[in-house]
Amino acid sequence: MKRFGALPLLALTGALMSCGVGPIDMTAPTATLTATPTTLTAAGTVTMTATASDANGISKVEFYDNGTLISTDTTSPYTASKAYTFADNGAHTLSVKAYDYSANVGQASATVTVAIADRNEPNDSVAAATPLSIGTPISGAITGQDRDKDYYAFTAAAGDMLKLNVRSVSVDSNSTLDPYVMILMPDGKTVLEKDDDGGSAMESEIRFNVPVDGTYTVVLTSFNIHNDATATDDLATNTYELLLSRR
Ligand SMILES: [Ca+2]
Ligand SMILES: [Ca+2]
Ligand SMILES: [Ca+2]
Ligand SMILES: [Ca+2]
Repeated sequence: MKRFGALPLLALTGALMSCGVGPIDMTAPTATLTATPTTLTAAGTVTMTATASDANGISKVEFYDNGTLISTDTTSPYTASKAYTFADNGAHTLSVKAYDYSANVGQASATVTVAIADRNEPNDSVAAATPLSIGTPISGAITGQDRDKDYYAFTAAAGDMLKLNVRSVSVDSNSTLDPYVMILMPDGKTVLEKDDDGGSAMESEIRFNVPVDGTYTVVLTSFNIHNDATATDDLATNTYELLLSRR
C-alpha cells in the first residue's frame, strides 16, 4: 500500500496548477430556442434554431421533443428539424440543452402545436397517394393548406365494373365540401373519368369499367379549387368519405 501514497496526487495537483488551469467553471451557458412554424395544420417540418453562449465556449447543443433527443449540433448556428404527421397531433415541448466544457447545462424551450385534420396527409401527389381498397370507405378532408388535393391509389383488373363515391354532407351535415374528383390512368397523368356532382346534391359519383390492369389514382379536391386556379379553400369542415365499390 505504500506505493499508493499521497505524493503522486500532490504532484498531479501541482502540475495542473503550474499549467495555469483557472477556477472551475460553474456558470451554465445561456440559451434561446426558436421553432418555426409554431402550429402545423398540415404534415410538415418544424425548424428549430438555438443560440447558446458561454464564457468558456459551447461543446454541444442537444435538441429534444417532449424529452426525447432529436439531434445534437456542435457548431453554431445550432439547428435541427423534425417532420410531423397526423400521428403527432398534440402539443410538443421542444427544448435545447446547451453544454459548456465543464458539463454545465443551459436550457430553453418552445411549444409547437400539431393539429392535422386529415390522417392521410401528406398525400399531395401520385407518388404519395394513400392506398385505397375496394369496399373499404376512407375519410379525409380538403384542408391544411390553401389548395389541398388528396391522392389515393387502387389496383384493378381490366373489365372490373366499379363505382367511386365521394360523400360530404350526406355523411356529415356539417361538411362544407363540394367535392370534385378525377381518376387517373396507370400512367398517373391521363384522366380516365372526372366528376363534380354525379352523386346526390353536389356530391361526386363515377361509374366506370376498368380498361386495363394497373394501379389507378384518385385525385380529390373541392370544386372551388378545381374551378379557379387561384382560389383557396382551407376549411377543417371540408370533410368527406371516399368509397370505391363493385357494381
Ligand atoms: Ca460555463
Ligand atoms: Ca387532405
Ligand atoms: Ca392532400
Ligand atoms: Ca361536387
